[in-house]
Formats: sequence, structure tokens, C-alpha cells
Amino acid sequence: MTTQNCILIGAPMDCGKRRAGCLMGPDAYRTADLAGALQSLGHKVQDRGNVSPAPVDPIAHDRLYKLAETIAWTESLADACVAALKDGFPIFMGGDHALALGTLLGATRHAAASDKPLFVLWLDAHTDYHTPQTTDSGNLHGTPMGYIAGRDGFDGFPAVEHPVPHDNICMLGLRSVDPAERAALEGTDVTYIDMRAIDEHGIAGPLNTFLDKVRAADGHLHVSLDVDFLDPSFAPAVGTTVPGGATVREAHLVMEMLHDSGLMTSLDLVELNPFLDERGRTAQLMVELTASALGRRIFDRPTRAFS
Ligand code: HAR
Ligand code: MN
Ligand code: MN
Ligand code: MN
Repeated sequence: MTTQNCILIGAPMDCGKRRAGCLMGPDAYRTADLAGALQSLGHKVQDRGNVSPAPVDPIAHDRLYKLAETIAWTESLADACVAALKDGFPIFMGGDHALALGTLLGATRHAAASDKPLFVLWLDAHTDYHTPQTTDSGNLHGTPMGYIAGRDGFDGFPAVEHPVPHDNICMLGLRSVDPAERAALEGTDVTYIDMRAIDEHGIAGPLNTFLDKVRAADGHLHVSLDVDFLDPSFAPAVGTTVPGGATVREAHLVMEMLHDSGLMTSLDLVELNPFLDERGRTAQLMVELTASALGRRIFDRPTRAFS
């Protein structure tokens, strides 16, 4: 197994939606000993502490919640991501999913500077493909995929100089898609895999197809893991639970396959709200999934029984 230089970055961003609590996420990951779990796999781990945004004058907006704060976070996180990608494998401990506005922006800049295409794997119940113009809720955590795909309407945000082509995006685990998002996605080359497709075909097939594409293009791969990708019966600590999500084993399989692919270059852990957790079980599960993504396995494959 290749030893990684894991760089933990806290992103206690809580302004991407109205229900508070994600600001406690980075400390929950530290308490659940994410660093120790990765060290025990042989990796180097450096915790760079928490990112903080430049202070802003809160500007009231008629529809969008905490727009100025979100823009400030986007700039700080993009810088933190570019810096960390130069040194190793960044893991962003969120924080709500609006943090991906910044981490994805940083990942696009790093990939462009390295002359590599960027691919994005979005593990989520939601597509988060709104623009500030189409969101009904005004919650900007519902917009990072729209932003990084280069959709219009992100006034005031840093320009996305290198939008991610639709063909390089895979969304997995979907089961809550707003009509405006559906209309914008249909007819694009985005790979969107809903829970029904996973029920019918399993999760490994579509993921392998996508990973083959990343490998063939020699791309970088940013993975964004939203807690609500998981079924709420296993992962209750999230404000936007949607029943019918991925099982514990489906999620581990995704992470194990990501590890085996050797393709993943950066990772977000988002939407953990420790205020809603039950004795830390969701934080613990997210740590275990991250360990699988960094090489933890039950036995070394191939197993005798099925080879
Ligand atoms: N589509 C809904 C909205 O825009 C819910 C978005 C939830 N997004 C979160 N979780 N990041 O994925 O308000
Ligand atoms: Mn690189
Ligand atoms: Mn999300
Ligand atoms: Mn979600």
C-alpha cells in the first residue's frame, strides 16, 4: 500500500443552510480520532487546524442565506485546498456541503496547473446542482455542483476558470432531486446514479465504469462524501436525512474500491451535525469509511473462495 501524506483540514462552515451544528464537525472527527485511524494504516497525518474565512459584513439578501459569508469561505477554502494538494492528500473535515464550493474550486485550479483533467465523485442523496437563481430554499449547500460545472448565476463568487466537464462528474446515491435540478441535469453527460439503479444493479458496476474513465484520462479525482449518502438508520447526524440511502456495506465498498483504484486525490467529509448524533456513532462511521478509503480492509484480496 502506498503511504499517503494525509492533510486534515477543519472546515467548520455552518452557513450553507439554516440548521446549525456542522461547525462542530471537525472536532467530532478529531474526537473520533480520524488521525489515529489513518496513522494505524501507515500513513503520515498532519492536522492543519481549522480554516477560517476573511471577516465579512453580513449583507442581507432577500433569498440567499448568508451569501457574503459563503463567498468568504469559498475563497479561503480554495486557497487551503490548492496549498494542501501541493503537499499531499487533503481531507476536509466539514462543515456543511457549501464547503465544496471552495474545495472544488481549489481542486480545479490544482488540476489545471498540473495539466490534468479533474473528475468529481459526488456521494449524496442530493445533486446539489442548483444555482443561486434556481434554489427554492436559498441554502447555498445545495449549489456546489452547479458552481463547479460552470452554471451561470454565481454573482459575487470567484470565477470558475476551469469548470469540470459534465462528462467528468458522477453522482451516486441520489434520491432527493428538485425539479429545477432535474431539468438542468437531464440531457447533460453527467452520470447520475439514483438509489433505484443501485438497488437494481448494485453499486460496484457504475462506480467501476466511472473509475475506468478517470484512469483512462489520467485524471485527478475529488470525492465529496455527504453524510446523507448513507441511510439515516446508520447515520442519523445530518440535517437533511432522506430514507432509502446507502447501507454501511455499500458505502464501505465504494471506499474500498476508491482505495484500490489509487485514483482519489482529495476528499470532503460533509454535513456531519454532531448535535444530532447518537453517542458519536455517525462520526465514528465516517471515520471508518475514511479508513476504508485509505486502505483498511477485512482481508487482503483476492479471497480464496471467489477467485
Ligand atoms: N435541494 C434542497 C435545497 O436546495 C436540499 C439540498 C440539500 N443539500 C445538502 N445536502 N448539501 O446535500 O435546499
Ligand atoms: Mn497532484
Ligand atoms: Mn450535499
Ligand atoms: Mn445531501
